[in-house]
Amino acid sequence: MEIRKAEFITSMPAYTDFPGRGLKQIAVVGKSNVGKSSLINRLCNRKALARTSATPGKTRLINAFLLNDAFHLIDLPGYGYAKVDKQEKARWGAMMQAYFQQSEELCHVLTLVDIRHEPTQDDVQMNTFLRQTGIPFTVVATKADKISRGARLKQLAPICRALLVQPWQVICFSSEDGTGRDQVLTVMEDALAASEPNG
Ligand SMILES: Nc1nc2c(ncn2[C@@H]2O[C@H](COP(=O)(O)OP(=O)(O)OP(=O)(O)O)[C@@H](O)[C@H]2O)c(=O)[nH]1
Ligand SMILES: [Mg+2]
Repeated sequence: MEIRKAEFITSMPAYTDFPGRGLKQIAVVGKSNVGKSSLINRLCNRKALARTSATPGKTRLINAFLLNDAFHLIDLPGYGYAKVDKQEKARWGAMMQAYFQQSEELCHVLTLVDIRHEPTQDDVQMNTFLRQTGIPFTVVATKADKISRGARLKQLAPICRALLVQPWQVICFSSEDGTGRDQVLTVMEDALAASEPNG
């Protein structure tokens, strides 16, 4: 799959407000600063379609992008951002819970973890949640450009252990140099096809 067209649709505090119901969705989750918005930009080959920032906690709302006039890519706010207060954390939790409950169109989740770090408790919790609810997902190890190609497999071991996946199921990705872009697009294409009523 190639992304021919990408447009920002809306930024919303509650999924119930989403005007684009009906089309299939793929969502991007992961802790704050892991590179969710950057991944979306790289997939779409656009510099600033999704807003990114070196300061964690940039994406606070649910952002929806329409790709190829065919499906939505959903940029979810990151978790585990230490500097937000209790109230903000509760708001985040409620927003995410509501999203996963109400998004009947969701067919796949890209769960992002930083290739350099062991998954956090929040990552494990998200992983458990997706498994329990039966939402198909793919683990994407971001910022692969930060370590050498030869060291990547070793880096994946603790990630695989924590998230109960095999190394070959994980996509090493870099929004800097485009590593893994084709693989992510293939996963997305397959996920969209697999969720066809007759597919
Ligand atoms: N070297 C490198 N830096 C990256 C990569 N992806 C993201 N970054 C940097 O990491 C920082 C955070 O990226 P974002 O895409 O804003 O992260 P996010 O997950 O959307 O963060 P929140 O919106 O806060 O949840 C930015 O400074 C990016 O430039 C990558 O693949 N390689
Ligand atoms: Mg973001």
